[in-house]
Amino acid sequence: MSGGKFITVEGTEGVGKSTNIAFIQKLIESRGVELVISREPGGTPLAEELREILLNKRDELFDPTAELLTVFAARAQHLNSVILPALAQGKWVLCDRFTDATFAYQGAGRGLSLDVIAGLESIVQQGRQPDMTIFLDIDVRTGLERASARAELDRFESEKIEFFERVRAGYKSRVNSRPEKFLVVDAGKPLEEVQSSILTKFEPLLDRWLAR
Ligand code: Z5A
Repeated sequence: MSGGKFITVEGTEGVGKSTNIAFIQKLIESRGVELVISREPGGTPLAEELREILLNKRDELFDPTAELLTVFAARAQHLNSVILPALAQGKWVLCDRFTDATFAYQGAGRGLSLDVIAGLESIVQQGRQPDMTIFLDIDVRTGLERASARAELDRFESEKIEFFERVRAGYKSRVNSRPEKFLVVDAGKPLEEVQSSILTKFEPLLDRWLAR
């Protein structure tokens, strides 16, 4: 993508994305970079409405293909009206989840075809990919304990543990197939250690990007 850098943060439930995005934001902004923080699904008023639809618990079964298309509808809106314009202006974008989440949740979690997801990815993104993805990894049980201690569970968080085990395996398979695209951090450790690990892995990349 032209201009700024596009960084995404991924992981399963309760992994600490929000907490660590605030930390990464400080790190990047302390270098004088203009940064846009966003999230998926969401990031624009319309995409946030689609997020509500995706996350709200309902009696009617949300058909997995309908869920997948809703995720990509929100992504098209967000990408074209927030992410790409910001990058074109030279701003950096730090986004809480992106398409790796679709491969993990709708692909590995729901069992939808990875080829179909890749096809939608190419229609919506037209080859545009994050410059780097920070994958926060945690044992599924520990993450769910953290998430349930925090607030009422949404539609995704109410899934069975087996679903999240598949999601985590889906993320790991993405990481293993493109190791150069990911920074992997063990997020099961105390917060200070997690953030020190983010610093150690992310700062050299930041230095390289800013030196160019
Ligand atoms: N979804 C999808 O299916 N397909 C897609 O393509 C996309 C998304 C893009 C909403 O995402 C849902 O959308 C998501 C998948 C689906 N499933 N769910 N649920 P979300 O990212 O908004 O939802 P979330 O996973 O619940 O993220 P979150 O709210 O940002 O929570 P978090 O990552 O766990 O972050 P946190 O609030 O910072 O941390 C959780 C708690 O743990 C909190 O109390 C912290 O203080 C605590 N914490 C954090 N780090 C630590 C450490 N190191 N030790 C101890 N305690 C800690």
